[in-house]
Amino acid sequence: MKNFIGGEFVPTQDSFDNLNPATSQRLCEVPRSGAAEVDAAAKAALAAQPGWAALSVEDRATWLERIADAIEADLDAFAQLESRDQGKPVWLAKAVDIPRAVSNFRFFASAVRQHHDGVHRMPGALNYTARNPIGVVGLITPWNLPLYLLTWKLAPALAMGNAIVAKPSELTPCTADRLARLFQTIDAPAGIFNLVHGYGAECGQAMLEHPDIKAISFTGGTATGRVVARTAAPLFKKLSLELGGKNATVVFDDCDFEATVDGAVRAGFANQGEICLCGSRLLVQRGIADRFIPAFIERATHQKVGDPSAPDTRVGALNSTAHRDKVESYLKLASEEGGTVHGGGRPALDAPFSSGAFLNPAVVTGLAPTSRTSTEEIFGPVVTVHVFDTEEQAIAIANGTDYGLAASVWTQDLGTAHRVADALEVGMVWVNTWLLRDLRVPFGGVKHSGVGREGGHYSLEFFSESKNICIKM
Ligand code: TXE
Repeated sequence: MKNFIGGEFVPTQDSFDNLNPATSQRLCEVPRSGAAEVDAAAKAALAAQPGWAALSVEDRATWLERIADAIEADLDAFAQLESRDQGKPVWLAKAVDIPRAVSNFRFFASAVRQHHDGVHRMPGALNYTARNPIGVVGLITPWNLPLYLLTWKLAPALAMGNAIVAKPSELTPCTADRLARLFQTIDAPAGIFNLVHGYGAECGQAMLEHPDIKAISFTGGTATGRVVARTAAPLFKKLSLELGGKNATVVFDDCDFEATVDGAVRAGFANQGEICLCGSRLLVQRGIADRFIPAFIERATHQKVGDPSAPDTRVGALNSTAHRDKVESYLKLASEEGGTVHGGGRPALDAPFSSGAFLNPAVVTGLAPTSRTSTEEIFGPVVTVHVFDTEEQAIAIANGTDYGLAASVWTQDLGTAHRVADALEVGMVWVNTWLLRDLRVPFGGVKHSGVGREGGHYSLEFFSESKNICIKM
């Protein structure tokens, strides 16, 4: 693999191995970039940006559609690659990750065509607000939804006339590289999308510090988000931080029982629990707890774990053996904190998956809602379960963590749904569903889950600067 700078693939001196987490076998060698490579990428972006911004909105939107078409035509190969690099089931990458990357480009092509700026008339004067590109923007993305999250930022940033320096996670660089190849194949303007690979502390840090990169959109862990904020804020860079979550699934006595058990299992374990929106804390009202919790444990712990290319696999490999070990350490902690772990443990799989980063889904009961296991982000196939009596108790437990990303509420009573949704300290609430996404809505969290919103016009506004022009009549 090489960096993609100014429309060309450029080698680096150093590189490191990237493993397939399902087999621990070497998948490819990744360029190890630092300040020099980031500088070359920023210069290429700086040179390309004025020409790209000078294109009409229609022309830029048409380019986004061409990129969408190219990914769609290559969907199967992208999905296979995402699975091998990330560990997730192939069917999931085919059904969610790659189609969503396609819709990110199509959606923002359409959104930018519709986007309009404000006009404010006043006695004797007229204000109009223009939106200009920021210039060069940096995109730093994680390993859980590699292409999906990169394109979620790339499409609106390009739509608004910026040029990009992007760094995918060092653990999952493959589909970003394939996307760069598509840019070259369809002859997209050179330098508008530059890709530098490498470690966060070297390549990512150099992006944060580079004077020509004027904005950073980051998705990743809260601890890294703190480093990003600390470095970029004194340089007055525009920042969007999408960080971790410890989201509650709040189940009331009057829920639709079967649909809620299914929904809670999906919320807890989709993508091996490696989605910032996963419902990793299940709060169940006492009236149905005796029936609901065993049904949840039964369904959660009987999901098929293993070969990511098998169509009936529900839980693939975790992203790395190091991450699997971290998740396992939380199961140990859960026992020490007085919890009972149902499931968990490493599955016995045949070669080549016997050395993969697999972990059986686990449900932990009997923990205090304030325990570390119940309040810290684990980011794996682990759900803690808590029982509550009243709405107020449910809200207090749900809000009793530093995170504030998302929640789901399961009830047939519209009053309960409204009251609880209103009281939850999060950026997003689903009622009787989970992860139902409309790309126009604001996406982001409060508390330690992040700063800012992306999605629809929120993204278009983040990736641009407004300028008001006041004309005296
Ligand atoms: O992610 P990092 P990690 C959570 C999850 C996980 C934990 C740690 O709990 O267990 O974070 O994961 C780049 N300057 N989430 O350490 O480090 C890095 O190279 C600039 C939640 O693997 O946050 C990668 O491209 N960049 C989450 C990106 O940051 C730096 C998704 C994210 O990696 C950097 C992932 C630095 N100093 C993990 N250090 C979510 N919200 O979806 C690292 N990076």
